Amino acid sequence: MTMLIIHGVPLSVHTRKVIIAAIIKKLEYQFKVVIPVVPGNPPDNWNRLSPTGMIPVLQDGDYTLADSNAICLYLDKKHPASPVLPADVRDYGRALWFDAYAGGTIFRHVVHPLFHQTVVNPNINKVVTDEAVVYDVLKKVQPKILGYLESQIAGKFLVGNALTLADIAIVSNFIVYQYMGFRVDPDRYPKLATYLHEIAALDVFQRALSDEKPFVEQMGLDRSFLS
Ligand SMILES: N[C@@H](CCC(=O)N[C@@H](CS)C(=O)NCC(=O)O)C(=O)O
Repeated sequence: MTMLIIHGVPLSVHTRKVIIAAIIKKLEYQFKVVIPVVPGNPPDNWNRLSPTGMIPVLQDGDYTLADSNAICLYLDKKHPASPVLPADVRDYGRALWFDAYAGGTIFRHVVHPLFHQTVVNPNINKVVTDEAVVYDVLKKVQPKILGYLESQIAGKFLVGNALTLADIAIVSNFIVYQYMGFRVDPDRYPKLATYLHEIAALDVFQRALSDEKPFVEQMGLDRSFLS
C-alpha cells in the first residue's frame, strides 16, 4: 500500500478531520505542513494540488484530492473497515448534514472569523484584532449555533452510537475554538460542554491532539482545556 501524504496545518479544523479518519482506519500517512495564509509558504506545485489554495489535500500515490469532506468519503469507500460514516441511511444523511453544518456554518461564521481576528491578524498580518467582529460573533452569531447543537445531543455521539464524521467535524471546530481561549459555558450548554469534553478524550482525538501539540504550543495557543 502506498503511503498517504496529507498536506495541511497541524491545528487546522479541516486537516484534523482527515488525520482522525486516517487514525481510525489505521492508515499510515506522512504529514506535510503547508500554511496557505503565510505568503511564500505553499510549495511551487500547490496550485496543481489544491485548486482553491486551501488545505487539506490528500495524495494517495498518483491520485490527489482536495477538501476534507471529499477526502473522508474517499477514505471511507477505499478502506471500509472502521467506517466514519454510518450504514443506516438516515444516520448517513444526518452525519453528512452535521459535517456540512460544521464547515458551512460553525467554521465559516464562528471559528474562521475568530481565528482570523485573534490569531492571523495580530501574529501574521501584524494588524490589530477588530474587537467589534469578535463581539459580533460571540454575541450575535454563536448563541443560535450553540443552542442548536445543545438541542441535538441525546447521547455520547451526535449520530447513532459510534463516532462518525459528524462528531469529528463538529468537535474539530471546537478544538480550535478552545485553542483560542474561548469556552462553551457549561451552565448554559451543559450537554454540549460534556459532549465536547468526552469526544476530545477519545484515544483517536488524543493521538491527533498530541501530534499537533508542538505546533499549537509554538503558536502560543491555549491547551489548558485538554488537561
Ligand atoms: N471545504 C474545505 C474547507 C477548507 C478550509 O477552509 N481550509 C482552511 C484552513 S482550516 C484554509 O485553507 N484556509 C486558508 C485559506 O483560505 O487560504 C474542506 O473541507 O477542506
